[in-house]
Amino acid sequence: MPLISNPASAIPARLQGLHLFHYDGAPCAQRVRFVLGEKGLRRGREERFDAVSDAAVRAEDNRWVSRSVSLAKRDHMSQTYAEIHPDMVVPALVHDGRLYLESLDIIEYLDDAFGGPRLIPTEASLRSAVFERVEQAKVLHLSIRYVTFRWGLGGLARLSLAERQKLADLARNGNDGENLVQFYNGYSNRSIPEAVYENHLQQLYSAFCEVDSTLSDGRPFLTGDALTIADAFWAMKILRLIECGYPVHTQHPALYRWYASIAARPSFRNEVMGKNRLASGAFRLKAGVESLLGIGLRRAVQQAAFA
Ligand SMILES: N[C@@H](CCC(=O)N[C@@H](CS)C(=O)NCC(=O)O)C(=O)O
Repeated sequence: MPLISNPASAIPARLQGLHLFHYDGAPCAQRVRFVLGEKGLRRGREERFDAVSDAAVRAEDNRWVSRSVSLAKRDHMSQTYAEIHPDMVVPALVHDGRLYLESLDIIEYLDDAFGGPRLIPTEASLRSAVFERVEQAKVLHLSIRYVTFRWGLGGLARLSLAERQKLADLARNGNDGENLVQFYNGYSNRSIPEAVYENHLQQLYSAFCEVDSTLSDGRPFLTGDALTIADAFWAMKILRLIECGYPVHTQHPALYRWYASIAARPSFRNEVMGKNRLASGAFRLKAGVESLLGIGLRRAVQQAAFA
């Protein structure tokens, strides 16, 4: 259910207009920002995610209020945010006091509720092709997490014992729908076998080969001639993996050409990259150095390609 009727938090009910709880570097939030941009809805004021002053709760016309929930500072692992999103992940959207969770549900809501180009086709066969690609992207969500943590974030994302205890306590109020407790335990105490990470990378590699071959017919968008939410889901995955050092341009040239055309759109440049540019550049720099040293994701992908 996209609409959460009785959130534990009193914050959503107070917000007027559009407010997005998000993080600049999170692909799940980036796809929502991309869609907002394509619908002509621009990023407006920045507010603390828990701000509720009279000025903070208002939004300007055709702009959304940015409520950044820093994953780096662990804002999402707080009582305040867990009451807004019980799974403690971004994004969450509020429109005129109503709370929506899950990026796909949020995107479907935005496509229906606002003008601008339709990003979900109504024609049945096209619609089912789009949702097939979106489903495929959703299944790979976990693989993106494993690859990002193993080759992108490294030690930065390990939680202390106290942080893990706090996360487990907060998760007791929800159903830990994204399995953060188990994941962070395994990741932080280094008990996830290397083969698990490699398997996730292999799954991404195989999927990228398949999408690359579909795009080799020269079509401008994933499902044909029109931009859809399938492009939004996939482009953010490619961005994330490029940041971690995946050599998309050499391994999957048609996929890379398509990605570059999506990345050139104003909605991508402004709403996805915008304030993310610096952090994204830092990740790419780290990946570039690792590649020169013959380690990191670039090297692991080359091994996956020969597996
Ligand atoms: N199914 C959710 C997935 C949300 C999700 O996993 N978000 C990630 C960022 S892409 C997150 O907030 N992760 C928190 C963490 O890694 O600690 C959606 O698409 O809305």
